[in-house]
Amino acid sequence: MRQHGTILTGFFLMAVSMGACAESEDTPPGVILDTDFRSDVDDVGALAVLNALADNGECALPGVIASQTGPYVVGAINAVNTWYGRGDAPIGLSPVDDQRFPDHYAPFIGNPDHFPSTQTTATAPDSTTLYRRLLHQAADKSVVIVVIGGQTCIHLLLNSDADHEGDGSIGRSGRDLIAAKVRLLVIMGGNFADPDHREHNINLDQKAAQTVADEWPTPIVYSGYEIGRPVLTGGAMTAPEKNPVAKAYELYPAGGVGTIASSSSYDQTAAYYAVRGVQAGELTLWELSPPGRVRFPDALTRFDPDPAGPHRHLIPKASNEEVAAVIEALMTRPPKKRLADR
Ligand SMILES: [Ca+2]
Repeated sequence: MRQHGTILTGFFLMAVSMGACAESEDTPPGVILDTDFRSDVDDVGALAVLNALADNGECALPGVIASQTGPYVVGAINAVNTWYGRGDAPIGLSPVDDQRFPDHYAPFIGNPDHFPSTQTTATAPDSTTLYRRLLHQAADKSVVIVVIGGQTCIHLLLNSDADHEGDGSIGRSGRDLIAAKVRLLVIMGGNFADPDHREHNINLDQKAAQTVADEWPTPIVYSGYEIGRPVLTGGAMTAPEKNPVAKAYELYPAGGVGTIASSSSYDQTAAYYAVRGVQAGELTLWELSPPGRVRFPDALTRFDPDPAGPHRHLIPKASNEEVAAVIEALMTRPPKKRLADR
């Protein structure tokens, strides 16, 4: 057990302390974003950040998973990817209908009359099927999964059978696929600063959050509520008539509908960490906690330090303004495809 713990800790340190790109000098990670796109607007900002990092060659975006449902969710995600020239990235949809929260922007930006999109909720593959196909196609330890909503879809992936497709074509359980292909799981969820807070993303599916914490076979880094809450971004977005990310910010009521206003960056901070780790050049944005194990009793966050534990969480380091500037620079960066079109 001692040796096992040492090996696990060593792998964990390699995977997270130098950032997700630690093993990827030759092969940037493939990042799968698992998002509750439709309620808060930071999900749109996170997809913009990942597209900008992909434009930079720092990651690939093999696919996106939508954990909340609704007729325009898939089209809205596809519209943002299309804006960046990645309209072919497949989008999987949760099989669990979840439309509990207001949909501020997806019906507009997900309508192809407003912004080009080719994928729809009606034709999207099931999230478990797409997750399994993407992992099956990926190189070993090449994938980083970033969950910025509830954990229903990764829970379903984790529990999927070897014969999930019914044709034996993949032939590995979800757990085996994750252990082989996933380098790191980054989760926006929990609150590591306030023990009395039932954080939204954990509360969305408490059972999934706890099962993933207990059973997920790779290191997990949690970016808690306290990391993104005070980091305000989006107010510098422009050209909402052309850019669906800017349009989503205009439609989100942070500053009143019709006004582009800054909003909290819970999801962008997690997405940034998944690709670049804690650094922005010479600036250290966050520190990593010591290793431990996370529990979510009644959706409250508990972190028990353990040298052999598979979990860490981010701790603020740079000022909120410094982090916001790094995130907003990526959100407002013109798509590489559009620069090339000029
Ligand atoms: Ca979210």
